[in-house]
Amino acid sequence: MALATRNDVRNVAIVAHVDHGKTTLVDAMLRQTGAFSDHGPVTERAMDSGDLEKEKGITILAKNTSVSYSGVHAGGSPITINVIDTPGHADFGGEVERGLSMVDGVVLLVDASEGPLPQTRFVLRKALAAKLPVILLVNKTDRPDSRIDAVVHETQDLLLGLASDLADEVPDVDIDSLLDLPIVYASGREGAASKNKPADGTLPDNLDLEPLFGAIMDHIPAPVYDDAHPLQAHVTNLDASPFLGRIALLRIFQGTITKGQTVAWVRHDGTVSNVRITELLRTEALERVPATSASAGDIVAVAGIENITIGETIADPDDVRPLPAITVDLPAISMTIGTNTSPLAGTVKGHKLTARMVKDRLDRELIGNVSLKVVDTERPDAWEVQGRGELALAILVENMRREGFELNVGKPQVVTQTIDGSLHEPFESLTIDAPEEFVGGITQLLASRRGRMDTMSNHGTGWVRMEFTIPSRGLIGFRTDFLTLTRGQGIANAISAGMEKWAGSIVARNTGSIVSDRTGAVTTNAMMTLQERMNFFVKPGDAVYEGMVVGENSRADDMDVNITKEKKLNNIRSSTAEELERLTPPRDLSLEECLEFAREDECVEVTPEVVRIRKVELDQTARGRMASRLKRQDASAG
Ligand SMILES: Nc1nc2c(ncn2[C@@H]2O[C@H](COP(=O)(O)OP(=O)(O)OP(=O)(O)O)[C@@H](O)[C@H]2O)c(=O)[nH]1
Ligand SMILES: [Mg+2]
Repeated sequence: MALATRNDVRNVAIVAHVDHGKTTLVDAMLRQTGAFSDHGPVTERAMDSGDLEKEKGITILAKNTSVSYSGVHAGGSPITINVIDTPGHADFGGEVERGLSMVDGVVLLVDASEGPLPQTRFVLRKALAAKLPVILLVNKTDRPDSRIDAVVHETQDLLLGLASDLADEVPDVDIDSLLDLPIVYASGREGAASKNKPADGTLPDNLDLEPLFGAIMDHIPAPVYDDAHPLQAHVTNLDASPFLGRIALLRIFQGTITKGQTVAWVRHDGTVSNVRITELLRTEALERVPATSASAGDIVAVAGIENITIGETIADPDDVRPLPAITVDLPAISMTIGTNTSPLAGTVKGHKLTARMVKDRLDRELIGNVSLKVVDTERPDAWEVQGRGELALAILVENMRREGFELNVGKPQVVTQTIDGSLHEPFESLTIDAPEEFVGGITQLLASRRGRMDTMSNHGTGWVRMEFTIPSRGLIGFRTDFLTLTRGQGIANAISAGMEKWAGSIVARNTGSIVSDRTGAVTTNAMMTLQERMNFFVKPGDAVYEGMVVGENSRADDMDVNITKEKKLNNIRSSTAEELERLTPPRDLSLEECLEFAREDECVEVTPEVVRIRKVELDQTARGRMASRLKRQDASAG
């Protein structure tokens, strides 16, 4: 055997905290390597191709692109750089771990003003644990509030802190090379990068990305392989095409793969079967193009293997050597997803309603989404879906809704574990940035959710950074309260902090629900009489049913109301238009807000057209009996 190097390839992942500018930087890399020239107008954040990604402006799935670099650092012949754009939101951390399994190094982006944040720590820790070399890119130097020196220091501190944390797990972390961290200063949006530090708030002194490409050539090692080793490739992502069926993205570690070849497919359970590669595809910018062969170091897509999943191995049929499984952090939040059981289920034709359809869809999601788990419940028409966070689960429900599903979704809960005989629950490290004046309010809010403050520091700019350790449960429904409290200015970010002992009960909302006591249509008249004491989520004409939550009570207890009451005829006439004018506009809750609002005894009805909050038990009498039984229990216990 002899070790050989693919000098014509580099595989690199772009990692960072949410919104630090990864996808925008990839745009500039594509633009400057000529990738957009024959594809019409340049789209912004081209890699955020999913509908929800475009709408929310965040990356949800890790994706790969490939640019052909032939600038001054390429040394004469073009070099293929496979770039993996990863999501920065903590809920999609599983995607980052998957992205890292494909590459030989990372570009760590840090916002020149915000500095390293929780997810920076998470991705950097993963990169160091995988012994991947790191290039630091201080991004958005143009931000008027940038503080470049401090951000570089904070990042270096973080790096050294992590390296010493990891020393037990990964004994041969090379601290010296970490101290030598290559630094590039950039404004990804302008496509400008330099090795020279710009003044705070200004663009780098060089107006293209050459210094970044140079750093990639110098610091991200070219793939190395053993020229006598049989084929070994890892499935790192999945996709589907209407013509080719399932497509598996592979990182080839050893050997060669050709179109039409028969290979061994090693499943998770260890079974092996021979399959034919019917199509082999290379990525060029944003497109996949047919190829005849690919070899160690390449990232390619293959078609023809119908049930292949992430983490499985493609190997040489004559010498099968499986690669290790890809591991991701455990899920922290779960909710039940089942068929729509509301009286209004199926009122719109053509929706997907049956348990079978829901289960098939959930099973399909599992194939491509490594961070989700689906567990059976006692009911045949509902399943418990577990994920890293509320957002990850809400996105799944939103996608299903757009595909035409009607669903009943339970309130998000935490995934608990019994460790050494006692109940444990997941905790988060929460970092908060907010204007000073809100410190008191925030501390109170978090204390009521069983958070404990670890540190607090003042940047001297009127803003304060606080760090808390808090049960994941305490963050359910936290965002709405937090944003109201800080008038939309606060920034909160959380990452997993492992399991700790159950923290005790948390009261999430101290208002009650307004519940409709009958089926019918909402009337302006009823809303006018009731609106003094409550906030509504429905508007005149909306269909309601017994047990549906139509608003929020300013007092803590629930209240059943008749919201369909018609006006008694009298001789004072006011037009409907006039009445509508006097009506306080109802709150229109998004899916995420509904999930946050729902209490233990409530759930959310989701259809392509509407999202409604409802009581799990719709019948008013049954609910009344249950409530008084609970009260009696409380009284005798307390
Ligand atoms: N001032 C400034 N803003 C930038 C720069 N690069 C990106 N932005 C802005 O930062 C925001 C986030 O950019 P994205 O590229 O979506 O960030 P991201 O890291 O891909 O975000 P996620 O994938 O959701 O984690 C957008 O509003 C960009 O316009 C920059 O160089 N300077
Ligand atoms: Mg992005």
